Amino acid sequence: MKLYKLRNGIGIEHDNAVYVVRDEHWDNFVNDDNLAATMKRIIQQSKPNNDGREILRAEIVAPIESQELWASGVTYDRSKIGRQEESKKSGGGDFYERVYEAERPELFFKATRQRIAGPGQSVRIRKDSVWNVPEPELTLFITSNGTIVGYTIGNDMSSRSIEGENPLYLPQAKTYDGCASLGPCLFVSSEGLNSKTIIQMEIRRNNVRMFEGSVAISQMKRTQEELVSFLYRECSFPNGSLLMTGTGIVPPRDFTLHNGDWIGITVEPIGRLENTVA
Ligand code: DO4
Ligand code: MG
Repeated sequence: MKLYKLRNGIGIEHDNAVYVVRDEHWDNFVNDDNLAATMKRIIQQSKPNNDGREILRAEIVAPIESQELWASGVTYDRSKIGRQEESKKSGGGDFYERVYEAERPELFFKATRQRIAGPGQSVRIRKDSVWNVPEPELTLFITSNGTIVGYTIGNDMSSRSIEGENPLYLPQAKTYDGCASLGPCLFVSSEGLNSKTIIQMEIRRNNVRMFEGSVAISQMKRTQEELVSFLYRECSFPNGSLLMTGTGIVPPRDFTLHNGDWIGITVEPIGRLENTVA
């Protein structure tokens, strides 16, 4: 089942039918350890909307309201190698290797809703950064009790020049206006996500493919539960939270994003998140 946050209400998609519920508030609705069962009940008790697809097309926004978006780092070997390369001069080789092997993961605060783009909206690169990439990441929706109830697609936009200059600059490399996108929906299933799930990313410039890459989530060094347990150790989230699980796709060293680039990130069964750089 897919759960969409709409400008006004929520949408549920199941078996090619769309159910729009106008009087549901996102924060109350998603913070539910039995979200899949609640959605099934709504489907059983209501009729699908004939104009459901048009409503989704016109009204989908990023699946976040008052939740915080957090992110995980160096959870894939490819990410570790990329950071070591970019931070050679600042001594990065050692600390990225150490965090990859350590018991405690790298977790950092990414953004609140105000800085996050939804499907079809623009993400940004910083004006004071010369080397910029998207990071396509499986993103978890976790309830206030620490239960993973949904999955979405996240783009952890990053400045590699600022991050590589000094690791203490990480918050500036990662958090700024338009620094992330989320969507298009939460994939909700009581069975979780298949470990064979693939994350794919394509970047186009003037309709020409500039980069394409993919990774299986099974390549992740840590489990989703491990990341969540560290995040929830000393932080409470009254309305739940979102957690990006790190990137396993890093474009080559000579690639940087330009204004106008199109970024498409696909994760079946979640869907595709499309954004343009502005
Ligand atoms: O350590 C810096 C950030 C890592 C990150 O964002 C990732 O691995 O996805
Ligand atoms: Mg990342």
